[in-house]
Amino acid sequence: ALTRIGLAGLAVMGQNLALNIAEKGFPISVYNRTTSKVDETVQRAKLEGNLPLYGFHDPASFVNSIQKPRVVIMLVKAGAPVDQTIATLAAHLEQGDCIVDGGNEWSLTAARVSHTLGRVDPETLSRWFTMALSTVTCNSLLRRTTFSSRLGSSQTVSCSRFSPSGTRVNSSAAELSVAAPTIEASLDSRFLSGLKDERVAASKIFQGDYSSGETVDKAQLIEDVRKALYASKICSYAQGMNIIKAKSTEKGWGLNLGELARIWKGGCIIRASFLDRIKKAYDRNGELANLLIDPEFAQEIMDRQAAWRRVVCLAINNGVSTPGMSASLAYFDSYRRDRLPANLVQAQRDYFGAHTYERVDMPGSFHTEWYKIANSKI
Ligand code: 2AM
Repeated sequence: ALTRIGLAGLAVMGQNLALNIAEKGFPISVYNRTTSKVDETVQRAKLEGNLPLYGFHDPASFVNSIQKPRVVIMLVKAGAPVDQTIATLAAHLEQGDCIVDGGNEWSLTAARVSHTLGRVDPETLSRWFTMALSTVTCNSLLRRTTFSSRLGSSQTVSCSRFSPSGTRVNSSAAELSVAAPTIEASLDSRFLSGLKDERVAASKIFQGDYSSGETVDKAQLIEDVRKALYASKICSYAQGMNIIKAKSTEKGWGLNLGELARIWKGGCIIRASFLDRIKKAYDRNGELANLLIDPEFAQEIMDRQAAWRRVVCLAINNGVSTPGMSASLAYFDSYRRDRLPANLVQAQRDYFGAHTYERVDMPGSFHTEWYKIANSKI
């Protein structure tokens, strides 16, 4: 008998997704370049309860074991391996078959691949993406694929994960003009963490006692940190959701963010009850501009902001770096203001380039000979 679906690329994610699909009762064929991983996966399927998973050592028999039109999920290393695997599989696939790239491929490359394969015009591809609810072009912030339509059942199989390539999330955020300072801070922390030798050298230069000498109540501090972490987490998710929303708007995907939070939770290592809260927030208001202003989240932030500020201040006073928490707090403090210091930039632009400025106290466009004022005052 033929299987319902195929999966090529049996590293950790691939093996687990394949087992997940088999466990849901969908017979699946698996293939990997290095055949020992095929055997390993077959062995795991046997041990985990004789799951309907079938291993193949060569691409031809792998492809031929899948019912038509074939769906092959590919989970191989991004870059050249993707091209190579597509070429290997495409040699045996036919018109109407589909490869779902579940890996970390960059969206631009994904577009190029669809072009190379001929198999598919942009509209069809877009239908496929919608059908598979695949948010591949969200640049791996969130990866979720459900195959319910293809499999003709309400059961879904899922795979979601955070990208190891935060870089893509951040460059997407920048391209979409979405502020994502918490996510950026986490990536920057990774970069700094990588500079071990430099940090060892710097630690010798900046030696000293960074302790502020403040006394803190331990129980209070633990409670404060818990609250600060929670408030920061709201900011982090707000930014992530906003990136997805902006991409969805740009591409006309019409993603339902509440639904996204729900399915995200389903197959995710982050089975956070927090995601339920996010879903509820978007259910309350599908057009929510920012999670922060959902009434429930807003209240939670208000309840925690004193603790949040205490923790960040304490960290700063004691020379402890808290990039995520302080970036989140700065995000909140900017977002909640009707007027920001960025107004000053307008005046500076008028100073160096006569770009004119507006005033908060009267309408119109103004220009000032700033150097005259500066000179007269000095
Ligand atoms: P491998 O086990 O044969 O190395 C993550 O590295 C996954 O991508 C693994 O399943 C790995 O297969 C696969 N992969 C990496 N490079 C590949 C390539 N050039 N062709 C096919 N699969 C590759």
